[in-house]
Amino acid sequence: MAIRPLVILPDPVLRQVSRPVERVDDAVRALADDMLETMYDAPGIGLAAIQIGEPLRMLVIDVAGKEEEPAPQVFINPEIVASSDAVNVHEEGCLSIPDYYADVERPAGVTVRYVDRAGESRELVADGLLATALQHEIDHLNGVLFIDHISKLKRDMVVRRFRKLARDRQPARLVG
Ligand code: GNR
Ligand code: NI
Repeated sequence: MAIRPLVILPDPVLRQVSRPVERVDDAVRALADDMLETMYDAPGIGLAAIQIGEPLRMLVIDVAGKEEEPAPQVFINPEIVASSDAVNVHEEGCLSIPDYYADVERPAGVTVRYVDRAGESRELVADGLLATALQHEIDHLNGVLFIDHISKLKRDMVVRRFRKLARDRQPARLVG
């Protein structure tokens, strides 16, 4: 297991469309373990493989509260097969966009079909924070970020801020 470096905005890797996992083997399970370790270290409630630079359609989530037992969940090749008409507004953040938070409106409930770490096909009906997190993570698999769901004015502000942060980091490294 390893904590892996996070890919941060505006890295174009975050805009890649991830490819399906062809076979759930030990390498895929090892990647899931790295994703969970990286997510817990951050800490975050979810992580998509592309956030550690692996363009594969898999994500991990743990929405258990601080006082609860950890409840890691691995979703391979997840697909939203149904969404509620009812919507929900939740404040979202993203480990790839550190320290920025904004309200996002999404369907309140979703049904997700996926493959688990044993390679079994499953279906999950989710609401609340789990539904929000699943939609946020599945967006990542398609190169979509939560800032794509806010106003263009706010999005442009955030992207500019992170472009500048990346620029400011670059020369420091070149100078050593
Ligand atoms: O840690 C995270 N918290 C969060 C809060 C509200 C909605 C979505 C999330 S996911 C985020 C971790 C992350 O960036 N996953 O891609
Ligand atoms: Ni995210």
